[in-house]
Amino acid sequence: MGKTMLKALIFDVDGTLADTEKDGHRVAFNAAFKEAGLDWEWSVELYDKLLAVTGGKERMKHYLDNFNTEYQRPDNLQEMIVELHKSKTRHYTELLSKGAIPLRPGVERLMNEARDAGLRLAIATTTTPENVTALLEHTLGKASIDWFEVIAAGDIVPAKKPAPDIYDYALKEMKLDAADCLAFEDSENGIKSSHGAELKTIITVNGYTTSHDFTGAAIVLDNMGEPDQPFNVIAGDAHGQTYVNLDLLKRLHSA
Ligand code: XBP
Ligand code: MG
Repeated sequence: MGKTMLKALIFDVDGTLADTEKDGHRVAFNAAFKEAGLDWEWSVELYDKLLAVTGGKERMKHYLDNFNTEYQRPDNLQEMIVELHKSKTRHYTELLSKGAIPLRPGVERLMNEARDAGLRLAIATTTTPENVTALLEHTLGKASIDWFEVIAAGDIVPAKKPAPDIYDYALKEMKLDAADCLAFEDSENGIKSSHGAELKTIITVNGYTTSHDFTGAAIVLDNMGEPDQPFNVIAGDAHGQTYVNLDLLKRLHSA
């Protein structure tokens, strides 16, 4: 892999670009349940367990199968989940429109550096496409949606992370080899997916993912850092850098 050029960066969204799970998705699920007259309530602790399954509809099913087996399921359960999920997406995008969730440290700076250097950008996430565009719009501004050549999201591939399909899809759309790219992830399901697509992967952990297994990651950091706000290295070699910049990315890519 040493001789290939770094051409593109592919970003996960939830947990990587922004801390969306605890105060965003979780809150929106609970609002949707309440609105539907259900007494389901996902606490911060329970949500940690529910995050084992990616995708909102899949997560609700996982909840009923494993944490609320008492619930008397209606015949049209799948339809009900689809409706609940629509409502959840509405609540979630409304939260974002109020500016409830900022980007994580270093994310905006790194994207601007990458764009200035002519790197291509893409997104590979299990979250619903509307959620991605709402986050970008309300943090980086509407024009930032066009910074990304491909926004691979949600049900566009049936097998969500940890399956590699969403990364494979993004690579295929960009006509790029995995060896020309770096992926950015925050979770074990995420790195399983990116590694499955043979992408070198940079990890920034968050509250829900510090104890995850990131074996094989290019580097594991607490966040991307800023010039005046250094990251902490959890595993790997930062090559003397204190924040994620293009020099570091090139070193990690060719290592
Ligand atoms: C993100 C997710 C998503 C969100 C909810 O995983 O698991 O399911 O929690 O999104 P990753 P939807 O960061 O690994 O892509 O409700 O829109 O499915
Ligand atoms: Mg994630």
